[in-house]
Amino acid sequence: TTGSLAADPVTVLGLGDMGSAIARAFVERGHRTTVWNRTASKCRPLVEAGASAAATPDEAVEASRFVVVCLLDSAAVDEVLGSVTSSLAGKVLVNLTSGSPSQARSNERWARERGAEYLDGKIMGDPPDVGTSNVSLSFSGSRSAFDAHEPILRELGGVAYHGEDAGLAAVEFLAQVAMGYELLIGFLHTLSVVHAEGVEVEAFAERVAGSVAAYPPLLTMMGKAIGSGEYGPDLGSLRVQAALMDDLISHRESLGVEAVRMREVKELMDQRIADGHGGQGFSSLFELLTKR
Ligand code: FVH
Repeated sequence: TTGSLAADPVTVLGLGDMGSAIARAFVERGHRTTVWNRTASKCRPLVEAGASAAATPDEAVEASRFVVVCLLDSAAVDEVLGSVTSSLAGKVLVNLTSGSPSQARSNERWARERGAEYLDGKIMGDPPDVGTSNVSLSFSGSRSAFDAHEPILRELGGVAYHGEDAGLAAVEFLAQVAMGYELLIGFLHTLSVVHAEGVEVEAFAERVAGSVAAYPPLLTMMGKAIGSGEYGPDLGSLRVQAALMDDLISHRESLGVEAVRMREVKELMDQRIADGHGGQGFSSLFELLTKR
């Protein structure tokens, strides 16, 4: 039952930086923890902390009903789980390895065929922060496994469940990570403009960090506009914004700085204006992106 799970035995397959942090969190919270790693020497610090080392993935899987997998990538997961010959019936398999939605769905089918419940998990945060609210985990897959084991999963950080489709945690993870990269590549290109103009990059970065604090409410508002299909003039009307885009593009081009994203934005705005939506705002460009 959920009430007795706090002391339930757990197995962790994979003791890289993240897997070791996860195993340590379980040991520190009083779980009988069995660990396995391809390079056996990485088990030593965990054994010193109180875990038991298994010689093979089979032995590790046999030790606990609740089995966490945290390996480099999906190929490693396939290799390690594919080598398991002992029964998985009745086990709860929690895969915290980064991967795609289709890999998660295929793992779910694989586990179900062997009588195991599957939860796909994606973890965001740094290994030293495991066990704190600085780490967040997204889960999808077996609802009953999530409900029954939520207390153990919460020992690793903040958790959210996204649905029975096992691929949904990966969708969330990849979108969250992509959002970061989309933002940061734009930041680097902008810094190159600032640098090309001879402005001190470090001081600008500090100033712009203050400006972007205004963005979270805008993101929420844009999400609502897209959800409802009612586009107000967010960031101003597209007609006004398109004129500003010309300045941004010519400024970048005059400095020999990449303007590809600015041109993309301008083309989208021009298309929307030509379609008769020049009075709407930036979020309305979404309508064109989904038609591509
Ligand atoms: N570390 C982090 O900050 C990020 C945060 C975001 C999510 N990631 C994901 O977590 C997965 C594990 O990451 P990690 O940091 O533990 O990675 P490593 O320290 O490089 O450890 C990799 C482990 O995988 C084992 N391994 C690799 N290939 C194989 C294989 N073919 N067969 C068996 N095991 C394999 C490796 O074993 P060894 O090299 O020690 O023998 C490590 O245990 C990952 O998906 C991140 O994207 C962490």
